[in-house]
Amino acid sequence: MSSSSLTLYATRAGFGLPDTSPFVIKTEVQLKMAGLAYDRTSAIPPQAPNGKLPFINDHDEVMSDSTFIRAHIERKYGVDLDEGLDARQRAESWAIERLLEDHLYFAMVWFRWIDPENFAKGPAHFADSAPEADRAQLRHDMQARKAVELHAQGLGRHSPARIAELGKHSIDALSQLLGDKPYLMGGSSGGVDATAFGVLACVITPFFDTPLRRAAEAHPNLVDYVARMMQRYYPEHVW
Ligand SMILES: N[C@@H](CCC(=O)N[C@@H](CS)C(=O)NCC(=O)O)C(=O)O
Repeated sequence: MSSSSLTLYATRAGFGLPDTSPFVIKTEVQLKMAGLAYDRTSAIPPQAPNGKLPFINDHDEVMSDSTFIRAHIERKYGVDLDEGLDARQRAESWAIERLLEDHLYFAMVWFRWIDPENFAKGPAHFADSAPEADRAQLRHDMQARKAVELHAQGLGRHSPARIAELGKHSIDALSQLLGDKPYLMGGSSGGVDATAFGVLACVITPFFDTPLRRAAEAHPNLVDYVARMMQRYYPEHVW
Protein backbone atom coordinates (compact mmCIF):
# COMPACT_ATOMS: atom_id res chain seq x y z
CA MET A 1 0.00 0.00 0.00
CA SER A 2 1.29 3.47 -0.85
CA SER A 3 2.06 5.73 2.10
CA SER A 4 0.43 8.60 0.20
CA SER A 5 -3.04 7.08 0.30
CA LEU A 6 -6.01 6.45 2.49
CA THR A 7 -7.25 2.87 2.35
CA LEU A 8 -10.52 1.56 3.75
CA TYR A 9 -10.37 -2.10 4.79
CA ALA A 10 -13.88 -3.36 4.19
CA THR A 11 -15.60 -6.73 4.03
CA ARG A 12 -17.15 -7.08 0.58
CA ALA A 13 -20.37 -6.38 -1.30
CA GLY A 14 -23.00 -9.03 -0.64
CA PHE A 15 -26.45 -9.84 0.74
CA GLY A 16 -27.85 -7.19 -1.64
CA LEU A 17 -25.69 -4.53 0.05
CA PRO A 18 -22.67 -2.45 -1.00
CA ASP A 19 -20.89 -4.07 1.97
CA THR A 20 -22.07 -6.87 4.24
CA SER A 21 -21.05 -4.84 7.35
CA PRO A 22 -23.09 -1.85 8.56
CA PHE A 23 -19.96 -0.44 10.22
CA VAL A 24 -18.08 -0.50 6.92
CA ILE A 25 -21.02 1.21 5.19
CA LYS A 26 -21.02 3.85 7.96
CA THR A 27 -17.31 4.58 7.56
CA GLU A 28 -17.43 4.56 3.77
CA VAL A 29 -20.36 7.02 3.74
CA GLN A 30 -18.53 9.23 6.27
CA LEU A 31 -15.42 9.25 4.03
CA LYS A 32 -17.68 10.30 1.16
CA MET A 33 -19.39 12.94 3.33
CA ALA A 34 -15.94 14.31 4.23
CA GLY A 35 -15.06 14.45 0.52
CA LEU A 36 -11.92 12.33 0.99
CA ALA A 37 -10.38 10.22 -1.75
CA TYR A 38 -9.76 6.65 -0.66
CA ASP A 39 -9.06 3.16 -1.95
CA ARG A 40 -11.19 0.30 -0.79
CA THR A 41 -9.93 -3.20 -0.28
CA SER A 42 -11.44 -6.38 1.15
CA ALA A 43 -10.04 -7.74 4.39
CA ILE A 44 -10.96 -10.25 7.06
CA PRO A 45 -11.43 -9.34 10.75
CA PRO A 46 -8.19 -11.01 11.99
CA GLN A 47 -6.25 -8.53 9.81
CA ALA A 48 -7.70 -5.60 11.80
CA PRO A 49 -5.83 -4.24 14.85
CA ASN A 50 -8.92 -4.87 17.01
CA GLY A 51 -10.13 -7.97 15.13
CA LYS A 52 -13.10 -6.11 13.63
CA LEU A 53 -13.79 -4.33 10.37
CA PRO A 54 -13.57 -1.60 9.27
CA PHE A 55 -10.15 -0.15 9.78
CA ILE A 56 -8.26 2.41 7.73
CA ASN A 57 -4.66 3.10 6.87
CA ASP A 58 -4.32 6.85 6.40
CA HIS A 59 -0.83 7.64 5.14
CA ASP A 60 0.60 4.92 7.40
CA GLU A 61 -1.59 5.86 10.36
CA VAL A 62 -3.77 2.86 11.16
CA MET A 63 -7.10 3.45 12.89
CA SER A 64 -9.75 0.90 13.78
CA ASP A 65 -13.37 1.18 14.99
CA SER A 66 -15.80 3.28 12.96
CA THR A 67 -16.30 5.84 15.75
CA PHE A 68 -12.56 6.44 16.18
CA ILE A 69 -12.11 6.51 12.40
CA ARG A 70 -14.69 9.27 12.22
CA ALA A 71 -12.96 11.21 15.02
CA HIS A 72 -9.64 10.75 13.20
CA ILE A 73 -10.87 12.10 9.86
CA GLU A 74 -12.70 15.01 11.48
CA ARG A 75 -9.59 15.99 13.43
CA LYS A 76 -7.02 15.41 10.69
CA TYR A 77 -8.95 16.93 7.80
CA GLY A 78 -10.78 19.66 9.74
CA VAL A 79 -14.28 18.47 8.92
CA ASP A 80 -17.30 18.32 11.21
CA LEU A 81 -19.86 15.73 10.14
CA ASP A 82 -22.31 17.30 12.62
CA GLU A 83 -21.83 20.79 11.19
CA GLY A 84 -24.80 23.04 11.85
CA LEU A 85 -26.07 20.99 14.79
CA ASP A 86 -26.44 22.47 18.26
CA ALA A 87 -25.30 20.70 21.43
CA ARG A 88 -28.66 19.01 21.96
CA GLN A 89 -28.82 17.69 18.40
CA ARG A 90 -25.27 16.37 18.76
CA ALA A 91 -26.32 14.59 21.95
CA GLU A 92 -29.39 13.15 20.18
CA SER A 93 -27.17 11.97 17.31
CA TRP A 94 -24.90 10.14 19.75
CA ALA A 95 -27.88 8.54 21.53
CA ILE A 96 -29.36 7.39 18.20
CA GLU A 97 -26.00 5.90 17.19
CA ARG A 98 -25.84 3.94 20.42
CA LEU A 99 -29.37 2.58 19.83
CA LEU A 100 -28.33 1.52 16.33
CA GLU A 101 -24.89 0.08 17.08
CA ASP A 102 -25.41 -1.36 20.55
CA HIS A 103 -28.97 -2.61 20.17
CA LEU A 104 -30.55 -2.86 16.72
CA TYR A 105 -27.29 -4.09 15.17
CA PHE A 106 -27.25 -7.13 17.46
CA ALA A 107 -30.89 -7.99 16.72
CA MET A 108 -30.04 -7.81 13.00
CA VAL A 109 -26.99 -10.03 13.57
CA TRP A 110 -29.12 -12.59 15.39
CA PHE A 111 -31.54 -12.96 12.46
CA ARG A 112 -28.65 -13.05 9.99
CA TRP A 113 -26.40 -15.51 11.83
CA ILE A 114 -28.54 -17.68 14.13
CA ASP A 115 -31.76 -18.07 12.14
CA PRO A 116 -30.91 -21.32 10.27
CA GLU A 117 -32.34 -20.35 6.85
CA ASN A 118 -30.73 -16.93 6.79
CA PHE A 119 -27.42 -18.33 8.02
CA ALA A 120 -27.45 -20.97 5.26
CA LYS A 121 -28.14 -18.47 2.48
CA GLY A 122 -25.87 -15.75 3.93
CA PRO A 123 -22.94 -16.00 6.33
CA ALA A 124 -22.44 -19.75 5.73
CA HIS A 125 -21.00 -18.78 2.35
CA PHE A 126 -18.09 -17.04 4.06
CA ALA A 127 -16.66 -20.57 4.30
CA ASP A 128 -17.00 -21.26 0.58
CA SER A 129 -13.35 -20.56 -0.19
CA ALA A 130 -12.13 -23.13 2.39
CA PRO A 131 -11.34 -26.70 1.27
CA GLU A 132 -14.63 -28.58 0.93
CA ALA A 133 -13.73 -31.06 3.68
CA ASP A 134 -13.35 -28.22 6.22
CA ARG A 135 -16.42 -26.17 5.34
CA ALA A 136 -19.05 -27.80 7.57
CA GLN A 137 -16.85 -27.48 10.68
CA LEU A 138 -15.91 -23.93 9.79
CA ARG A 139 -19.57 -22.96 9.39
CA HIS A 140 -20.44 -24.59 12.69
CA ASP A 141 -17.59 -22.76 14.46
CA MET A 142 -18.44 -19.36 12.93
CA GLN A 143 -22.07 -19.65 13.97
CA ALA A 144 -21.16 -20.90 17.46
CA ARG A 145 -18.82 -17.91 17.95
CA LYS A 146 -21.66 -15.52 17.04
CA ALA A 147 -24.01 -17.31 19.44
CA VAL A 148 -21.49 -16.84 22.28
CA GLU A 149 -21.11 -13.15 21.34
CA LEU A 150 -24.89 -12.62 21.28
CA HIS A 151 -25.30 -14.43 24.58
CA ALA A 152 -22.65 -12.21 26.19
CA GLN A 153 -24.28 -9.10 24.70
CA GLY A 154 -27.59 -10.27 26.14
CA LEU A 155 -30.06 -10.37 23.24
CA GLY A 156 -29.04 -13.95 22.51
CA ARG A 157 -30.61 -15.07 25.80
CA HIS A 158 -34.12 -14.34 24.47
CA SER A 159 -36.48 -16.22 22.14
CA PRO A 160 -36.60 -15.14 18.48
CA ALA A 161 -40.02 -13.55 19.12
CA ARG A 162 -38.63 -11.43 21.96
CA ILE A 163 -35.55 -10.42 19.97
CA ALA A 164 -37.92 -9.35 17.18
CA GLU A 165 -40.07 -7.43 19.67
CA LEU A 166 -37.05 -5.56 21.07
CA GLY A 167 -35.70 -4.83 17.59
CA LYS A 168 -39.11 -3.56 16.48
CA HIS A 169 -39.11 -1.09 19.40
CA SER A 170 -35.89 0.44 18.06
CA ILE A 171 -37.18 0.45 14.47
CA ASP A 172 -40.44 2.15 15.52
CA ALA A 173 -38.45 4.70 17.54
CA LEU A 174 -36.23 5.48 14.56
CA SER A 175 -39.27 6.00 12.36
CA GLN A 176 -40.73 8.44 14.91
CA LEU A 177 -37.41 10.28 15.24
CA LEU A 178 -37.07 10.62 11.46
CA GLY A 179 -40.68 11.72 10.97
CA ASP A 180 -41.10 13.49 7.63
CA LYS A 181 -37.59 14.96 7.55
CA PRO A 182 -35.25 13.82 4.75
CA TYR A 183 -32.46 13.11 7.26
CA LEU A 184 -32.44 12.34 10.98
CA MET A 185 -31.34 15.81 12.09
CA GLY A 186 -33.23 17.77 9.44
CA GLY A 187 -32.67 18.88 5.87
CA SER A 188 -29.06 17.82 5.42
CA SER A 189 -27.34 14.53 6.06
CA GLY A 190 -24.88 14.26 8.95
CA GLY A 191 -22.67 11.72 10.66
CA VAL A 192 -25.58 9.93 12.34
CA ASP A 193 -27.20 9.27 8.95
CA ALA A 194 -24.20 7.19 7.90
CA THR A 195 -24.74 4.97 10.94
CA ALA A 196 -28.51 4.78 10.54
CA PHE A 197 -28.24 4.03 6.85
CA GLY A 198 -25.69 1.25 7.44
CA VAL A 199 -27.78 -0.60 10.01
CA LEU A 200 -31.18 0.05 8.37
CA ALA A 201 -29.94 -1.09 4.94
CA CYS A 202 -28.78 -4.34 6.60
CA VAL A 203 -32.23 -4.69 8.19
CA ILE A 204 -34.22 -3.87 5.03
CA THR A 205 -32.15 -5.71 2.41
CA PRO A 206 -34.54 -8.03 0.53
CA PHE A 207 -31.85 -10.74 0.67
CA PHE A 208 -32.97 -11.94 4.13
CA ASP A 209 -36.49 -12.63 5.31
CA THR A 210 -36.74 -11.41 8.92
CA PRO A 211 -39.34 -9.93 11.26
CA LEU A 212 -37.10 -6.87 11.58
CA ARG A 213 -37.26 -6.29 7.85
CA ARG A 214 -41.05 -6.54 7.96
CA ALA A 215 -41.15 -4.10 10.92
CA ALA A 216 -39.02 -1.61 9.00
CA GLU A 217 -40.98 -2.05 5.76
CA ALA A 218 -44.12 -1.04 7.68
CA HIS A 219 -42.60 2.46 7.91
CA PRO A 220 -42.54 4.11 4.47
CA ASN A 221 -40.35 6.92 5.85
CA LEU A 222 -37.60 4.40 6.74
CA VAL A 223 -37.86 2.62 3.38
CA ASP A 224 -37.62 5.97 1.54
CA TYR A 225 -34.76 7.10 3.78
CA VAL A 226 -32.64 4.05 3.00
CA ALA A 227 -33.40 4.41 -0.73
CA ARG A 228 -32.50 8.13 -0.56
CA MET A 229 -29.18 7.46 1.17
CA MET A 230 -28.39 4.56 -1.20
CA GLN A 231 -29.05 6.74 -4.24
CA ARG A 232 -26.94 9.56 -2.84
CA TYR A 233 -23.91 7.60 -1.60
CA TYR A 234 -23.97 4.42 -3.71
CA PRO A 235 -25.66 5.54 -6.95
CA GLU A 236 -24.02 2.62 -8.80
CA HIS A 237 -25.53 0.02 -6.44
CA VAL A 238 -28.67 -1.77 -7.63
CA TRP A 239 -31.00 -1.60 -4.62
N1 LIG B 1 -17.34 -1.02 17.25
C1 LIG B 1 -16.88 -1.50 15.97
C2 LIG B 1 -17.74 -2.68 15.53
C3 LIG B 1 -17.24 -3.30 14.22
C4 LIG B 1 -17.81 -4.70 14.00
O1 LIG B 1 -18.51 -5.26 14.85
N2 LIG B 1 -17.47 -5.26 12.84
C5 LIG B 1 -17.90 -6.62 12.53
C6 LIG B 1 -18.44 -6.70 11.13
S1 LIG B 1 -20.06 -6.01 11.06
C7 LIG B 1 -16.71 -7.55 12.60
O2 LIG B 1 -15.66 -7.27 12.05
N3 LIG B 1 -16.86 -8.68 13.29
C8 LIG B 1 -15.85 -9.69 13.34
C9 LIG B 1 -15.80 -10.38 14.66
O3 LIG B 1 -16.47 -9.93 15.59
O4 LIG B 1 -15.07 -11.37 14.72
C10 LIG B 1 -16.94 -0.35 14.96
O5 LIG B 1 -17.68 0.62 15.17
O6 LIG B 1 -16.18 -0.39 13.98
